Amino acid sequence: MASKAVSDDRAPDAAPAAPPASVGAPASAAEPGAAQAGKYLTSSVAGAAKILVVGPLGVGKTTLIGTVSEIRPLSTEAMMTRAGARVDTGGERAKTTTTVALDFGRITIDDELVLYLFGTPGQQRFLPAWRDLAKGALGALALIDTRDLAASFGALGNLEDLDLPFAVAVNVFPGSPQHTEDDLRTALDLLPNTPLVACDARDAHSSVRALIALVRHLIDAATESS
Ligand SMILES: Nc1nc2c(ncn2[C@@H]2O[C@H](COP(=O)(O)OP(=O)(O)O)[C@@H](O)[C@H]2O)c(=O)[nH]1
Ligand SMILES: [Mg+2]
Repeated sequence: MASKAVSDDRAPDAAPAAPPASVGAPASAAEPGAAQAGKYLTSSVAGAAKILVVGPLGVGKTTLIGTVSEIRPLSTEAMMTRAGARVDTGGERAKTTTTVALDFGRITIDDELVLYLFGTPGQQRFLPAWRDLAKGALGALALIDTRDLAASFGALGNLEDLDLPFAVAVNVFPGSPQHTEDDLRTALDLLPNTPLVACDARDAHSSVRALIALVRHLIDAATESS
């Protein structure tokens, strides 16, 4: 069977590609980033899920949460220190700030389900901290930068250790190498049912589609185990 390309070949700042067929956004998905419209939860919301957004430094976690959040996202960005700059280099391109504790945002999906998004600090030395953040989480969206796949191994390994279901979103950067889905799955050692989608963290619809892929995966996993 021919492999399906995950990375797309659009120009870096072009509109995001159409989602893979399996990850179409439902027509009723909340208008992302329409954030300021939804300061308070609507009465139709029937469920809430805590979701982690994980991945290495500079992969787009803060961007994605800021893009989709209905509330002003809490972000604990701080200027990178000179001391930190020596070690906080993994995958980072010209980044002068970094998340020192967490990012937090909220998005209502389909009017009924609200996702509370917790972005973890990307640096390897913070992995123990996000193990604490994982308490009570239903799942995680793992962001990947194909320019440095190895930088994602720590976060993916932790998700597996924690037995936290996750979806992988490939955040496309200028000059990102193109990989087939099969190659990426092999390189990241993903299970066949782990969703793998392309995403642009700067684009609300694209980011929401990635979150919906995760939610569908969580629902499938819950249905199978019940
Ligand atoms: N081209 C491109 N740039 C992105 C994307 N997502 C984030 N960025 C940029 O990458 C840099 C790091 O993103 P950030 O969200 O701070 O990464 P974090 O360390 O994972 O929170 C920022 O300058 C973003 O504007 C994306 O999907 N495409
Ligand atoms: Mg950040």
